[in-house]
Amino acid sequence: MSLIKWLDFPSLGDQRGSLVAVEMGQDKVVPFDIKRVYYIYHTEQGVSRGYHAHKNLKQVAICLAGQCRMLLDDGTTREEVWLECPTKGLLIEDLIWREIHDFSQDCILLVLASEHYDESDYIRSYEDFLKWVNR
Ligand code: T46
Repeated sequence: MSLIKWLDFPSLGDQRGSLVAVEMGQDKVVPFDIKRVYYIYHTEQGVSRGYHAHKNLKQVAICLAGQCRMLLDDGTTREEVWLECPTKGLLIEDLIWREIHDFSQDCILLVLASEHYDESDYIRSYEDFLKWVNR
């Protein structure tokens, strides 16, 4: 089964432009209650981010502007995808190693998270990650 799971957010566009609404409990697009929202922007050219997995955290990443390349790895399979569409969210489940590369200068990456920030939830060594997923 592919690690790449896209969620489609309906665009409520009209002649003025586009609008996407994400509302907890109202739509079934995001498969968890959103406890935290953060966004990544002004990433320096050539800089990559991530290089970790989470023990208990689901996230949806939506690229609001520009583009970036996300690598997902479950310990067995590695898949890469470009994020570049504000109506498409990439669902990232627990225990998935992620790296984010090739941020465009104008990239704004919005992330919806199922839990509050907790540094102890991070697995920041790939070796430890493989132990967590029993590889
Ligand atoms: C992920 C990718 C896509 C906080 O204080 N609160 C927060 O909610 C977050 C996400 C970060 N921080 C602090 C922790 C660090 O001092 O912000 C700093 C940068 O965070 P980090 O190095 O973890 O950033 P990324 O881009 O490597 O990873 C982030 C998320 O942490 C991670 O969950 O999946 O974006």
